Amino acid sequence: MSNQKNMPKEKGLDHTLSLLQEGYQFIINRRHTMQSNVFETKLLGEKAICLSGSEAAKVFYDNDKFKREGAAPKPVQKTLFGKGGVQGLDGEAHRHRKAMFMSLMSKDDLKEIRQLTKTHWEKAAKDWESQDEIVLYEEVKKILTKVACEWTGVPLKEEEVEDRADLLSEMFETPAEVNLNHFKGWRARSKAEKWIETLVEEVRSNDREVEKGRALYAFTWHKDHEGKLLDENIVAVELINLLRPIVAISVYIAFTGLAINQYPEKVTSLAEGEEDKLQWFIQEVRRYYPFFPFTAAKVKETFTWEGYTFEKDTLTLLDLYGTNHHPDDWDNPDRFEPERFAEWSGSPFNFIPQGGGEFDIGHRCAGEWITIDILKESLNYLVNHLDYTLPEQDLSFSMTEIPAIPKSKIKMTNVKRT
Ligand code: HEM
Ligand code: MYR
Repeated sequence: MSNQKNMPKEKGLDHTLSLLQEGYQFIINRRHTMQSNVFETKLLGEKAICLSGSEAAKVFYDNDKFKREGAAPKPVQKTLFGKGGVQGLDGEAHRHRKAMFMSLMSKDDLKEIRQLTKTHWEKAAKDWESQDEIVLYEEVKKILTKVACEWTGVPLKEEEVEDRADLLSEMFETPAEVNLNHFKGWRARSKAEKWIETLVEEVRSNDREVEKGRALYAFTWHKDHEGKLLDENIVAVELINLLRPIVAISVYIAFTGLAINQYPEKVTSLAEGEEDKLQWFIQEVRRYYPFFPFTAAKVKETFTWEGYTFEKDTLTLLDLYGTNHHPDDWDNPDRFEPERFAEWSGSPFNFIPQGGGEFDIGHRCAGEWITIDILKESLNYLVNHLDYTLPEQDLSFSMTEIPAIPKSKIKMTNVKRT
């Protein structure tokens, strides 16, 4: 008991507004002022613990110490996650549901999604050749909407692509907005759930055929850990947990476009087929640029770590962006250096843009391999198959807006396939 310490604590009634104002810097700023990887603050009217760095990440992903039930803030549930999905499950229910996702991630599944990505880049780029200017982020959202629908077995007509791309992206563009835009996210979620629920009903009543290997089929007929079919709404929430984040990879592709422009000396070695080098570059894009700021859990049972008491049910945030830039874990964390990945140990706790720990028994992102493959294919297309000019534009991005997206969304002119 003599080792008990008082956790550094931020004074004041509530700091939600500061979180929204400081964005990706909120936890980092307090880690600096309190000189601690663990501190207490108050968010959304409740006590919250913030954690940073790989040592803290190891504790955060210990299933005996943390649970996910009730951890997602309401605005995030209303837009990004929805209700009843895998993100909020624990124990056996989580393991069973997560296996439903991971069963779609075989080598062949990944090969197919990479091939689809290539095909749709090529088709889109052909159209861009006749346009004066394109906005990369907006175009890639449409490419990835097609990839996502085809890969999951969700039907999509050409004339629907733009609306569906908007619907899927509004769910990840708005969770941290405190203005009317947030309601765009609410509306998008409710429309998207209806769209997919209708398909599930059709598959269940034999009014729609879908290939057996597709996610639409697998999720529609999936039985939970008690042997029951999932509620149609839950099937929709989970299918959207594939469609939405595949489209969200557009954010990383916009940052990839930016990195190619900002660090041209790092691009020269990225010849076609240089898999390792392509991989190091996109890993550094995922480490260096901000996207998912932190993830959330609640303390399962009271425990002590490093002398600090974590009380049962306390909301706890793990700083993903801050861990990827933590000086204890990375040399020169604020430099863009893809070569660092030639040496990276592969630790599941220091490089966590999509969460850490294990896939099957933990909450690490089910789509991390898909993200890596789509990014590699897209980087290869951008550097080895496309010529373009970046006209005068605002390429900056804000560290206080969540999610951060380059302001101009990467405008390109004189686009030609090579
Ligand atoms: C979970 C980030 C792409 C499906 C997560 C988590 C993060 C994340 C931070 C939560 C980790 C945690 O709470 O411990 C991202 C980012 C992506 C991305 C930045 C880039 C666009 C994808 C893709 C898919 C996907 C492409 C599917 C095709 C999921 C699912 C979960 C998840 C199903 C929940 C896992 C669970 O609760 O067990 N992702 N993700 N994500 N992601 Fe992703
Ligand atoms: C996805 O659509 O799942 C992938 C990327 C979404 C990034 C959205 C950024 C906002 C996250 C808010 C914080 C959530 C904390 C629990």
